[in-house]
Amino acid sequence: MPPSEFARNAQTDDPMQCSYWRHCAIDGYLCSCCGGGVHTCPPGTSPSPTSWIGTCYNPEDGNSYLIAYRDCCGMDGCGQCICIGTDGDLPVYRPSSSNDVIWCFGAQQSMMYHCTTAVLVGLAG
Ligand code: ABN
Repeated sequence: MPPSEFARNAQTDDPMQCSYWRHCAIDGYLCSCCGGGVHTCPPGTSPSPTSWIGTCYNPEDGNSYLIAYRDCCGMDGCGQCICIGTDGDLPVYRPSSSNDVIWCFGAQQSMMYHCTTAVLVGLAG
């Protein structure tokens, strides 16, 4: 059964929409709308080596997956397709579980935030 309201409305076809299933806990601009992809940074930016992790339900196969939200860094904010998902998001006092953090720590170029990717890590549980 879908575990959240987001999951009940999630779709698996269009990663340029907030409702795409992997975006259940994303906070920021979708890299898919910024010249990159759901798991690739746009040209001129580099992925953060650090990320926060969400658990999202895939309505196509009924499984839940760990998703790493890796920010793409080194250019000004993309400004396209802002999405805020809250599944499993915790306040900043648990920084490793908060999507309110700009995860550009250790990125090659700079701490400038451009957009966010949603990388499939594996099955949850
Ligand atoms: N996902 C990074 C982020 C956090 C807060 C505001 C913008 C972007």
